[in-house]
Amino acid sequence: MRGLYLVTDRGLCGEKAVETVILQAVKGGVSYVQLREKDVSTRFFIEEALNIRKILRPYHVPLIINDRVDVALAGGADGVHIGQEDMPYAMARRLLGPEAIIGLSVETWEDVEASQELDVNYIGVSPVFATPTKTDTKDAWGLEGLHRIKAFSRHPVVAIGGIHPANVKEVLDAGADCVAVVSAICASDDPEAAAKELNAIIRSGK
Ligand code: TZP
Ligand code: MG
Repeated sequence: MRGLYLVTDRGLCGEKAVETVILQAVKGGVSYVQLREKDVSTRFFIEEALNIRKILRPYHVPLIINDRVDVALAGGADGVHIGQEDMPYAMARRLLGPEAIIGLSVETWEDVEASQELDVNYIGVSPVFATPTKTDTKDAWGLEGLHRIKAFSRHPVVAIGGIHPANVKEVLDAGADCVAVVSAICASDDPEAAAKELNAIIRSGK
């Protein structure tokens, strides 16, 4: 996992269609898209996933579904991102198969230790900074926490929470392999330009 990872938020997209934001973000250089829906029906979520899969295919950008293994399966997604209260990793792997991308959020040091035993494809360090986008989180890890996790973990590290152009460099310097953002892209008037700006910083650090 490297580069920029978009996590969608329908509310923050505002007047812009989620599909439009995704397409623009991908044109701006996003490498992964996670479809995150908290308030839509299962049927809508599956149809949306199928539609976005089609949009992403020509760009070879993987589609990852937040929380819902059933939607990932039915929607033909490339993987799922699970939290500590979602389906356990081993069950998700059994259902999705060896090729699926499975990411797991780590919110405590115990979560980080436990993830060492799991063949997840990445861990999501959640949240690096406190963020109004998601308020039901545990304490923010901060750059120090991120650095400690990177030094310890055998997994690729995706950083999420409060990341924007002004702090993305320090997040990378602290050890993030990949940077995930919601509001920095979804809430932007120009998601393509927002993705380009973040991506330019990420690439220049390589
Ligand atoms: N998980 C941990 S923080 C977060 C999620 C989905 C939201 C991050 O949003 P933003 O707008 O990039 O701070
Ligand atoms: Mg979740």
